[in-house]
Amino acid sequence: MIRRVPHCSHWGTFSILVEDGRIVDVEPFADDPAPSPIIHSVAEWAKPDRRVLRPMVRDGWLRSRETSDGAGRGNERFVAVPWDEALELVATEIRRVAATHGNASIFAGSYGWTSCGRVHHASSLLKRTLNLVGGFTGHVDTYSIAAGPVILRHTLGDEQACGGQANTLDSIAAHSETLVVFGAMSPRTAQTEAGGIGAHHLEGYLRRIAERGVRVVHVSPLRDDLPEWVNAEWWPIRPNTDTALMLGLAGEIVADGRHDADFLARCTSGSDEFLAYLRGDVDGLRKDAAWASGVTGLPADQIRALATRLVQTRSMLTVSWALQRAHHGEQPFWAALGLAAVIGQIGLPGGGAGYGYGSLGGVGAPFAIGKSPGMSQGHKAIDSFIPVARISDMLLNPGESFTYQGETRTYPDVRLVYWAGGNPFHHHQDLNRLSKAWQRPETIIVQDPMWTATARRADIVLPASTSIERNDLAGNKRSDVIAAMHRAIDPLGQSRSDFDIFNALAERLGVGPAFNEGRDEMGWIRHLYDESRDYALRAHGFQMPEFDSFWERGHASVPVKRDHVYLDQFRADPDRNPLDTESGRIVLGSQTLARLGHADCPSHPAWMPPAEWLGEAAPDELHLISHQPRGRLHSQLESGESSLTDRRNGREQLRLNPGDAEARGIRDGDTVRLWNTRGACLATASVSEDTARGVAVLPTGAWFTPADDGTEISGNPNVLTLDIPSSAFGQGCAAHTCLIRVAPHAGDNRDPMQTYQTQLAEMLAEPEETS
Ligand SMILES: Nc1nc2c(c(=O)[nH]1)N[C@H]1C(S)=C(S)[C@@H](COP(=O)(O)OP(=O)(O)OC[C@H]3O[C@@H](n4cnc5c(=O)[nH]c(N)nc54)[C@H](O)[C@@H]3O)O[C@H]1N2
Ligand SMILES: Nc1nc2c(c(=O)[nH]1)N[C@H]1C(S)=C(S)[C@@H](COP(=O)(O)OP(=O)(O)OC[C@H]3O[C@@H](n4cnc5c(=O)[nH]c(N)nc54)[C@H](O)[C@@H]3O)O[C@H]1N2
Ligand SMILES: [Mo]
Repeated sequence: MIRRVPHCSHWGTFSILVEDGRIVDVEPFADDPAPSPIIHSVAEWAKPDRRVLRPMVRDGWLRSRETSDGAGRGNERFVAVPWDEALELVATEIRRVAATHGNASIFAGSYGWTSCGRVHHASSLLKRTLNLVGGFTGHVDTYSIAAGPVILRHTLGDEQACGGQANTLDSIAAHSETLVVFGAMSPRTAQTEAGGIGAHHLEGYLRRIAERGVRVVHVSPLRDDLPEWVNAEWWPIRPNTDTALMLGLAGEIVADGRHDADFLARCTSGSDEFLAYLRGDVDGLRKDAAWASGVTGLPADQIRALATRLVQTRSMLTVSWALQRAHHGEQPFWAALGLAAVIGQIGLPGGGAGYGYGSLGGVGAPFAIGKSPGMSQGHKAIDSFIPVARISDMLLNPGESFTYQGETRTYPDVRLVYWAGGNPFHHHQDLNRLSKAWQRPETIIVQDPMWTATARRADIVLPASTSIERNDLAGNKRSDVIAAMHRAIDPLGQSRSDFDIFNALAERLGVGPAFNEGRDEMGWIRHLYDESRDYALRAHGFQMPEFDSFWERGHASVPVKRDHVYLDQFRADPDRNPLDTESGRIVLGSQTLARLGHADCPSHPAWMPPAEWLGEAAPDELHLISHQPRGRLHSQLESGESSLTDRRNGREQLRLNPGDAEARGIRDGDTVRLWNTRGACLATASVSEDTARGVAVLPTGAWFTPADDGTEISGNPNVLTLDIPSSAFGQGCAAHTCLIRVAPHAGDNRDPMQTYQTQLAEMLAEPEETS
């Protein structure tokens, strides 16, 4: 008999069809107009090949504990230990490091997307546990967005405009006449949402935009960042130069006196400084179409014509999160705000600027106004953190100072790293640098279902079950449903749920009752659901079903806000509705930043050449964009069907323009080598007119597979990317700032996935019996 099991993931809500304990099929959510193909890969989790099946300890660490040689990580053999022993080792290490070095020496930032379930949310549970025993060093912001929210908090007072609460797409589709898309608005990324997603709506809104005949200008190095049926005009910009385009557009408007002086006076502060910069009063450079053309590689007359159109029609600017994942990533977000302020339509339906549309499925969709379910991390026991992408800096430079949002702080002396539900050897930049930094800590604990590159580089590996092996619920601040996640199959091997692991650990640390508050898995699911249900009724008079009927049905709608116009009340009366900024207004010239004097984040939106870009590249260099993979979530389900369809000859595909391919003697389908001073990897060339000249595109997420010669053979772009902060103010990830060289690499038949498995098998082999 086939059982239909309701479940949810980051890429959609679905039913798992189970027969005799085996997954036989996956059916999309009936209310989803555009289900993600990735749901069909979840059966991959049930395969034991890549799963951690028992608690494991690195041999050298088991012998020497904190004095072991960290260089053994990633190549030494593992020894299986019983759960009790593994948990005791973990508890002992937490106690030892806290007592000897202080809790700030425990790094548990543990960034990562784990599963979408809210009860078993691995990093929240880790933080909850450690907050009960004196705390840990955590992280602020995310790899997704850091430079962006930091600058928006300062200039708009909060980060709503990049968290999905700028103008919603229903309103944009109804009112905008001109839409300028900087980056993408792509079903590729909109498949996904943090904390789960019900229905996928982006394509529906884009259809309405196309049907209404909205003039769409698409500014991106990659043509298919927007579906071709939107009929956009493609502007193949040089990567990392959007700020110059925005400033050039604003400068054209200001030079002709077409800016909205009334809006600037009423609703912004420091516009004089910004306008003076546009006029070139300070640096002698007029920011106009001709200047922007020189920086961006786009025709000046097109820029001039767009400037005119922006003030003559209702104009909306959207900026993808990707643009701020770059050196000076604060600037494109701030410059878009500056341009929108000059146009003067902020706070009007279909006007202004917004960020991250389609970067996740919920951004731009009607957003939840209820309480989304979530486990509390408890009271923060100590105030120690790093900006999320400064992990290598922290490990390499204990005691050194760093700046963040105007504060100066110190990197802690980290002895113990505990990672649960993230994969830094996927997500971090310059992995060869991280590999060196990773040798430093005394002890590294990784809790993951999979033998990821990070798990392989741990001292203690705790096998977590995947979401399909336990009960949970999904839902987040942007989703329109809370979804039930029923257990579909038994846990593989000795794996345990994240809740069970931390509950057992908390008990060993003497804080069990405070951790579990007397609830088990189903008790917590019910509790979190009821909190959301009670809030919806209390705050919005919105009736959600009783828990039992929700659980049986598999999903429940939550109250949402539609047709949202961002800052409409502020625009109407800025005195009565001030923003939480230094002036109560939109900040275009910042006194705070003037005082801080950061050379890489000045007091107004500004163009500064990034550390690596085509404007200062050697003729044979290309700008590498490492964007999100279509067929998987980051490194998750890398061996699943939807991920494999985008691979070719066993490797990730590097897209490049026919002209660039020809200049290098590269043909479509060739194996190519990509390199710079930081590292090298292999990929399969995919030659395509959709890629701008000078640009190469390689998705993230291939499992880090360095071969003996040091070359990464699977196609992981993070051996090439640059590990520098966006700026001293935001300290964000700058992955999209990266130059590389590419050449044909014929005759290399190493199979990456097989190589990975062989390397892993050697690390897991039982030692030979000696007699
Ligand atoms: N070059 C480059 N690099 C980038 C980016 C880029 O644009 N370019 N983008 C960045 C961005 S935006 C992000 S968000 C990061 C993503 O980086 P990560 O979030 O670290 O990537 P994932 O592959 O999703 O890692 C999640 C891990 O959780 C594990 N996991 C899954 N389910 C469970 C569970 O139930 N319990 C536990 N304990 N573990 C589980 C998975 O096996 C996996 O190892 O990457 C960043 N890196
Ligand atoms: N299928 C799938 N979907 C995902 C994810 C996934 O792993 N898989 N990850 C999710 C996560 S965690 C996040 S944070 C979001 C990220 O969402 P985004 O940041 O929007 O996604 P990216 O794919 O990194 O980048 C989008 C596009 O921006 C363009 N771009 C890059 N640099 C520049 C530039 O300098 N100028 C201009 N104009 N364009 C540029 C690139 O062409 C790229 O294709 O995606 C989410 N969605
Ligand atoms: Mo992200």
